Amino acid sequence: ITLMHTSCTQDPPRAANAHVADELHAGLDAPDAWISPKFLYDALGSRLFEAICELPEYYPTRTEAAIFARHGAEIARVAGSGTTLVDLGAGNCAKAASLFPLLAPSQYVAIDISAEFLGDALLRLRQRFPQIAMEGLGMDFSTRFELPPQVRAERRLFFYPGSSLGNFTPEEAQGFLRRLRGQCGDDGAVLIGIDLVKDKATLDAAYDDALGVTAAFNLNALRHVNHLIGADFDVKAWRHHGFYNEARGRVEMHLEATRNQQVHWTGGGRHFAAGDRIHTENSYKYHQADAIALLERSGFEATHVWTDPQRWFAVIHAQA
Ligand code: AVJ
Repeated sequence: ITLMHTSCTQDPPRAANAHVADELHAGLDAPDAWISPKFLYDALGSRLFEAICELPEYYPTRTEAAIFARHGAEIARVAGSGTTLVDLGAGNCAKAASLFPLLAPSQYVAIDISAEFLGDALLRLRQRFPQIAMEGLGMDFSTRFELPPQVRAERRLFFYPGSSLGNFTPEEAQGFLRRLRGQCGDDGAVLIGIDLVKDKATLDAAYDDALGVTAAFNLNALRHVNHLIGADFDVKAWRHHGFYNEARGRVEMHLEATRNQQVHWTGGGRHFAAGDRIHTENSYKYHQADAIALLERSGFEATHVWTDPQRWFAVIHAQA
C-alpha cells in the first residue's frame, strides 16, 4: 500500500496491474465472456454512477436515503456514536457524510476501488468535518480483506449501503460477509442496505433507463478495459442490455456486439460475432428474510431492519 495524499493510500500499481490484467484476460477469453463489475468504476464510471442515482427510474438510492431520513435517529441510537466508520465502496462519500451529524464517528475510513475519485471527495469532506479523523483507501475489498493499521480497531461500524452486496452471488456474499465479520472483533457491526425483490417492470426500468445513462455506464467498462490492458474495443460496436432475470433473482447487465469484430489486447485478442455478449454485472435482489439468514450464516446477528412503505429496500443493522 502506497501513500496517495497525506492519508489516502492505494494498492501498489504494478502488483495490482498484473492481477487486474490476469482477471480481465480470464474473463475475456472465457466462452461466456465476462468483465467484473468493479471495472465499471474508473473516474468517469463513478461519475456516471452518480448520474444513475439521480434518475427517476433508479429507485434504490432515493429509497434508501428516505429510510435514513425517516429512521436516522433510531438508526444512530442502535449503531452508536464514536465508532470507526468504515465505508465500503464510498464513492463520493455523500451517504456517509449525510449520517455524520447523527452517527458522530470518531474516525471515518473511506474505501473505494476508484482511488482518484475517492481522493477528491475526501479532500472536500475534510474541510466540512475537521473534527473527524479521515482515511482514504484505494483498494478492492471484494476478494480479500486486510485493513491497514491506520484503521482503528475499536468499535468498527462497517457501512455497506446501496445494495452493493448484490454484485456478489449469494455464495460469494457469504464469503465476503464472513471476512467482514472477521474484521469486527467482539463489538463491531455492519449497517447494510439491501435491495428487495419487486416487480420486473420496475427493475427493468431501473437498469435500462430512458436517457441511456445506465447504457453509458455499462459501455464505459469497454473504455476502461481498453485503458487497462491496451485493448481496442470499439465502443460504438456494442449495445447495453439490462434486465431482471426472474428465475435467478438478479438483474443482469450485458454488452452485446452489434457486428462481427476482432478485438486485440496486449498479448492476446478474440473474435466476437454479432449478438455475442459480455456479462458485466449481476445485481441480486433479496427477500428480507433471506438477507437476514445470509447475515446470520455469516456470523452476524441482525438486530434491526428498517424499510420504506413499499418494502422496496431494507437497511439492516447486524452485530458481531
Ligand atoms: C452500486 C452495485 C448497487 O447494482 O444497482 C446501477 C450498480 N448497475 N445500475 C446496482 C448499478 C447499474 C449498483 N450497485
